[in-house]
Amino acid sequence: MYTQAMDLMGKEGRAEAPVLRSAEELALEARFDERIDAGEFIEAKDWMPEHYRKTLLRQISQHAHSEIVGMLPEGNWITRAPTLKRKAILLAKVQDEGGHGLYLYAAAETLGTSRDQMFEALHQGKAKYSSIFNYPTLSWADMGVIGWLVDGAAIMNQVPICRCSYAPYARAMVRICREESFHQRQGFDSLLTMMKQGTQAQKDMVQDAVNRWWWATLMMFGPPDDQSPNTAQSMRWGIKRISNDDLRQKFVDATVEQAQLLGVSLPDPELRWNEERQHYDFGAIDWDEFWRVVNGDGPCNRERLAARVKAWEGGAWVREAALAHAAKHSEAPRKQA
Ligand code: FAQ
Repeated sequence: MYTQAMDLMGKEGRAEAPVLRSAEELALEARFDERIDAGEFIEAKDWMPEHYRKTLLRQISQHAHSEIVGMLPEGNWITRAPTLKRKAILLAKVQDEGGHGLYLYAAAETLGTSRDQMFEALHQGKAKYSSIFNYPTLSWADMGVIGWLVDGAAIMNQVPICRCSYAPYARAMVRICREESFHQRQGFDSLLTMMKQGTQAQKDMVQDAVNRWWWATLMMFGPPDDQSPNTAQSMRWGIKRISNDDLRQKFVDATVEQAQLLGVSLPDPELRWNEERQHYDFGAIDWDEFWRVVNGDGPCNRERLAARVKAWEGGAWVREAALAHAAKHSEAPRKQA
């Protein structure tokens, strides 16, 4: 049984004292595993093993934090967009990311943790968010490249989550994926305009941005499968449908042709089609850099966290006012009665 086996292992894989379960709980687990095997969706009100709940909460809250922190690198360029059209598009995109965070916090709340608790974990540096948002946005071309590569990678990872076994997460992902698709297209369109109609300096700026974002984008899919502690269990539970390495490969395969259309080169001398595998081979990813960034020591980790804490503290009066307003309105009908 999937769930019982997991509970005998600590987070680092060390054996822990076996958890004793009642016959009733074992029966509930067996029924839960049957439902997962049958491809049924699990709703918030349904019984679920504690480890399933915690795994979902970990992934969904990290995902929500990624969307919210992910507003910062692009938000940085709203005032510097080159045209009104590009500014309106970027504004809409950054607002969408905020909306995605909210859908995801709401999905995570169905698992019994409040949004305030999740924010607190983020602000204390205890909660993770995607490594990619700890890199700086140095030029306008970074806006296009984030849309094309970062949103492209996000879609590749998130489309399978629309079929995730936990229904509130799956439902949120359907809407998010539709919007991410617009995000990816606007990025590609912006780069295509610069590459086809731009000056040499603009083309160089695009190539420089691609060179800086390529490897960090490949890291978004997470560590290699044989070093990913969560993948096997999450796949058995239908939380993840495709493994980190397989998604990364799908992304590389799809992106090479898009790069050719744009007329940019990808910064990997080992990138080439492998006829036998029917996939692109690509060079080694610097996993030391990945773990440094995940563990808080990337180029912008401190700046990103400080910006979120400042926004939270600066917004305290708005939350208080909204609560006071809601309390006043919930009292009003009783007074009238
Ligand atoms: N960054 O065992 P695994 C976006 C952590 S949204 C930081 O493989 P898992 C939209 C992982 O949490 C981007 N940490 O873990 C947008 C775990 O640590 P833990 C976010 C990472 O969960 C675009 C440890 O390493 N998307 O881009 C990363 O099975 C533009 C071991 O890893 C999602 O969150 C990383 N890249 O697989 C917004 C999608 N990778 O928790 C604005 C949903 C791994 O044990 C602008 N999430 N770690 O302490 C997922 O699909 C999965 O959680 C993975 C990781 C694939 C990210």
